[in-house]
Amino acid sequence: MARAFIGFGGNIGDTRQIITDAIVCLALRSELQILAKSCFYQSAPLEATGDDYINAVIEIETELTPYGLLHVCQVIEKEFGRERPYSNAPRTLDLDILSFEGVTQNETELMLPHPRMVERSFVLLPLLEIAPDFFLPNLGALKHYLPKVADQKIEKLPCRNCNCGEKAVYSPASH
Ligand code: PH2
Ligand code: MG
Ligand code: MG
Repeated sequence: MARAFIGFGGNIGDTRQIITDAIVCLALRSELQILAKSCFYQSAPLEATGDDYINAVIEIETELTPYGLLHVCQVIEKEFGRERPYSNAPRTLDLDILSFEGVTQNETELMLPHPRMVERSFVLLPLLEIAPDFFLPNLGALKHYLPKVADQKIEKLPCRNCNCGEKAVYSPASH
């Protein structure tokens, strides 16, 4: 079984609901288990345009290969109306594999770990919420990158009635 982290983002429509529904879609798949889910975070588009983004990160365990997981993510993006008119266009739903066990690869279709993850507060904050000591072999402890993204304003959204940040099997009923 491989442990992987997936980042969610979107800035068209009711993104919190869309991400919640997309996580339920993932949770219903037998090939993976959701171990943890971060709260939602709101931030201005970084190197992109449109409305503010909502982002979140989940941790999963899976029997899929990295490309198998990528395929699942792309199918779910499509189900939620993802279109790609141009690079970094506003979107209903973006799913990015941030890291996949110890895999390092530089292939155009899937770079692992995600090459820009430590430069983005909207990835680092939710990821560190659920995995405070997360460490990557070539990058070290991710918390050490927080000062570098301190100028990227980001807000953690209030989350009612949930176990955000706790290690737990995801229960759609609690969100
Ligand atoms: N995703 C991008 C580009 N810029 N900015 C924020 N705040 N959140 C995102 O998820 C995001 C972005 C490309 O994937
Ligand atoms: Mg992205
Ligand atoms: Mg993407």
